[in-house]
Amino acid sequence: TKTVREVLEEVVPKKQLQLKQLKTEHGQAVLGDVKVEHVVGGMRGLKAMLWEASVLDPIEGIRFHGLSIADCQKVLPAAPGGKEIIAESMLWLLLTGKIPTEAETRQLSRELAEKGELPEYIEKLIDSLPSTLHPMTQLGMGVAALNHESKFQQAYERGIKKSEYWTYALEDSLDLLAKLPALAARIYRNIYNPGKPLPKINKDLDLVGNYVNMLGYGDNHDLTEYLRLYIAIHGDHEGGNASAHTSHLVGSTLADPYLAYAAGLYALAGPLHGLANQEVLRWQMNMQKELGGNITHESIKEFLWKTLKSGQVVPGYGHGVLRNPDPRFMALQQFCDTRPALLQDPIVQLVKKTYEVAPAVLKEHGKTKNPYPNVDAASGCVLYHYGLTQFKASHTAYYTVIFGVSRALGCLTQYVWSRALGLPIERPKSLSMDAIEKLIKQ
Ligand code: AMX
Repeated sequence: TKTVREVLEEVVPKKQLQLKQLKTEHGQAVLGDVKVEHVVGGMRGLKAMLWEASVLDPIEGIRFHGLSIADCQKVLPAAPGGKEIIAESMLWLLLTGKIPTEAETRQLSRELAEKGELPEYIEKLIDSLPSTLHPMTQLGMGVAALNHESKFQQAYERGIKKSEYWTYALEDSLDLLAKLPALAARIYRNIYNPGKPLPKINKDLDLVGNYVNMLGYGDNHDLTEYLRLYIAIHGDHEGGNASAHTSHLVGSTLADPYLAYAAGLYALAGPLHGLANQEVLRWQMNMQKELGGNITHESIKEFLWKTLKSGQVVPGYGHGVLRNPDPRFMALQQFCDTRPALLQDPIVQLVKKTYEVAPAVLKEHGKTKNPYPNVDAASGCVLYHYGLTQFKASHTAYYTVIFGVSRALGCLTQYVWSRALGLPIERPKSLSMDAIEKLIKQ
């Protein structure tokens, strides 16, 4: 049984060599043109970043080191007594490109559990915040403040060789991942159950098992399994999405992993990104209220048109890269399909029925390049079924925090790789409209 560090020690030199060869042998190879539409269109489709752990295919969806979600479900170890992928086995795959054994997964779970308690100053910081402060603001603050412990920052100040950066980055990343559940659960407790004692971390439990326990739902095996799957498959979605790209940019300045990920979290908080699952739930509940007992394909179609005609987007549909139903959405649907209680839930049923109608309506509307559901079309509605109903007012919007616990897997993995590969500070060239016009005329 190896530790994740030992496996990385073996993999890093190979990847460093691969990059060296790419730079020396293919440095001038062309990957695509930069068009005006890229510069003014949010760089959509521009191949301009290196990101190791996952690549998003427009049709197939996400692959983690080449493995689809279905592949991962077959090969990645689950928790004892569970079936779903857990955060630790996904983290191992993202970091190393290898599939961990059961024993390696358990060992990583134990290491994270042993590091999971929060320092007292973080507890005090979070407890001092008003319960009306947005949970994502609180999460970002807690993550940033944890950099008091940053081994990377301390080592950098001491003066270390560039080749050693990644080892400290890895230690910080594991420390931060370990503490995220306690931080996220404390925020939840303070807002929704003030004064309720928080359970201690169980050293024999996986990261998400402990998270669900601290949220107060530890006796709900189905919810625990759902969140294991949710957190594993939301872990990484290549590098160009707003949260990943933000943390990558900030990390490229050699700001420590805590600061880099805190920055990524604030990008995740936006309604077009990580807040979308909450928006979906709000929208589906409005639909339910308006349609009453009359839930038919026709009435859903009318509601969709009403949303579109009022100039709003249909939340949970469309994507910057995907051009097919999101396999993460399909995986969550599959989870629902195997559980009668979920299948009977009116909101889960409405999500399914909406999916039967929405793509055709969005195609007819003709604007979005992708008329299919993304993962957010389902994820929040299932949380609601299990009793996590805190989403309504913006200051009680908790769902994105769960996404924030998950996305750390991918963003911190890339932080480690960026340091291992010695990637430089990001600094793309910007242009004014006048400068663009001048270039076109040349
Ligand atoms: N409903 C209505 N219109 C939509 C739409 C939707 N679901 N998705 C895209 N469009 C519109 C866009 O607003 C844009 O209109 P404009 O030309 O008037 O500005 C046009 O279609 C073209 O957009 P696009 O190229 O297809 O999408 P994009 O890459 O610019 O944006 C996304 C992608 C996800 C922000 C967009 O599809 C959207 O707003 N969807 C709804 C919100 C959502 O579900 N977000 C979650 C995404 C996943 C995640 O990050 N968690």
